[in-house]
Amino acid sequence: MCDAEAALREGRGLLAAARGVVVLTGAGVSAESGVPTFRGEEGLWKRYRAEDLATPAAFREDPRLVWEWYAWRRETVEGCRPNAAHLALARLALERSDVTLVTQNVDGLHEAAAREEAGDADPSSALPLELHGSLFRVRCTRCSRREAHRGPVDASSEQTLPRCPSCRELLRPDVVWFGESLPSDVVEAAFGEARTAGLCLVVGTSARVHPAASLPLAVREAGGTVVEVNPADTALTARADLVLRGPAGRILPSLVEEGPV
Ligand code: BV8
Ligand code: ZN
Repeated sequence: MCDAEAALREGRGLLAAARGVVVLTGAGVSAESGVPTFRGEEGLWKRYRAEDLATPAAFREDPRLVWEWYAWRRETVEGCRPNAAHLALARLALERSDVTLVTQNVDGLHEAAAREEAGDADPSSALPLELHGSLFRVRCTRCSRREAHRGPVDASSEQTLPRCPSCRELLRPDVVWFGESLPSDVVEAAFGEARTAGLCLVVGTSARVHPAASLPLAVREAGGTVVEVNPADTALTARADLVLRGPAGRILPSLVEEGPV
């Protein structure tokens, strides 16, 4: 048996034996769906600098440019489908009540996978905790209005940007920008699960963005095991108990399902 097969068997054993599993995903889990990651070769940040676009200051200074970037990302994602990794994680969360999906992604692909795998059954146990919000929700920059929002955004001028139906002020993407706090209820839910989880499965993240990147460490500090799935080394690799080197779309279905390794 080669090393990769042995590692996969070990990963399966850890997953089966664990009581309480927190799964943390990043942009890499959506890479095989065609969604660009942030820091990879085709990284989103390559063409743009985070501080230029994903910050409150950037939106104050040039809401049109920021909306142009999010409108492009939304359009890109709307053409993408959940891949085998999203679907395997959705099956795992639907089958095991002790599995919690937590994502840094804003692309909605875990939710799409949950609905696809659940069919007519209730998908809610496979809906992820969205630490950084969603491309498909907006919130008002003045009042408390927050709502689902899909479809094209005309970012050709400030006059065509989406405005709040209640107070007419600018709407913004309901995502967490750098320097903004994450939604406290979501953070408390994620770290609350981490404190009692026996295993953290970390899939497709460079583990650079905090506080999300601290989630696996919280599992480890509470005595749990950390398993990383990634084709490359990350800031977490040295702290992982087991590293499954490769693309999530190939590894997750084998890790989650029975059958020959
Ligand atoms: C905050 C939403 C409090 C918008 C994003 C310590 C503690 C607290 C804060 C900080 C801290 N240190 C620094 C900070 C500040 C900052 C931060 O973390 N900066 C970093 C860059 C150092 N954090 C914050 O500002 C956070 N706020 O803490 O509030 C506060 C309040 C006021 C003042 C200070 C603090 C807010 C962070 C949220 C930012 N918003 N996104 C949007 O998406 O547009 S972050 C953005 O990066 C995305 O959410 C993304 O998910 C996230 C992380 O990136 P990754 O998902 O990891 O993607 P990346 O491309 O980096 O990596 C992809 C990986 O996939 C790679 O490893 C690759 O090898 C792998 N891969 C590729 N293909 C595959 C694959 N894996 C598997 N299969 C494949 N096929
Ligand atoms: Zn409003």
